[in-house]
Amino acid sequence: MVYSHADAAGWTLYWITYGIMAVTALIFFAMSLRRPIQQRSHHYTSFLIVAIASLAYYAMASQGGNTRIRVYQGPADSYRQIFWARYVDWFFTTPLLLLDLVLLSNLSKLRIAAIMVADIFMILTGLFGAVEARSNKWGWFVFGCIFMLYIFYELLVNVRKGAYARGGQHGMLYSVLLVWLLILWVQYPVVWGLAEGSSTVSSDTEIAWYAALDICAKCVFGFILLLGIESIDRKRAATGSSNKPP
Ligand code: RET
Repeated sequence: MVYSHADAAGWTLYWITYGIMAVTALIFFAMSLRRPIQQRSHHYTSFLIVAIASLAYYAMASQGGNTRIRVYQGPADSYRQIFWARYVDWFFTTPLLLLDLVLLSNLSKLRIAAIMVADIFMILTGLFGAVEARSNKWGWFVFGCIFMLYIFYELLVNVRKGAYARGGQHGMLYSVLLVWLLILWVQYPVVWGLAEGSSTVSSDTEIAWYAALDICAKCVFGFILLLGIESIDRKRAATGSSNKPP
């Protein structure tokens, strides 16, 4: 039997990523305490994102949250370890990451809801494809890519307009975060295609690549956002202008 699964290096990487997520959660929470309670929405959202991720990484590091799926292209007894716990993490955290971003803009509730629903569908199609042992896993993959393209379109066009409508500083911070998000998010389907999709790369490569992406997309993204918001607020306080969302 051929079974691609995590090795010692992979499990260690999971523990390290768990630690990074947990420490970042504590830092984001501490940062929120320095602000008046009405101005903590981004801090609480960012805290929740890394707190949820730390739980998912705890599950995967302790060798849970995975299952064995047959590799359809391989010989009859060829299998791969699939970590479904990441999809539980992404199911909750990717809508929150998008919320963090759209909160910088003055988008209508309906548009925000549409972006979140598309995101949830994107993650679910990834999960359905990952646990599928037949070639139609690529059908799920294509659906997921369509949802991702819709999200990118909304972020690049409508949300961006709404962020600049709130003022140049929000617009600038939004643009920086958007570029960071796009560079990272396009890599997820690439890893998926090479790992869960075609079983081309080893489990440890998959773990390392996803872990690096998750840390950049959650921790680094959160730091850029929170430090950016704090700096905008300081500048506004100095010039006496209001910080109320429109
Ligand atoms: C899948 C496979 C199906 C097609 C597409 C995908 C995209 C996933 C993305 C995940 C982002 C995760 C983040 C996690 C944060 O830590 C589900 C891999 C398009 C974009 C940002």
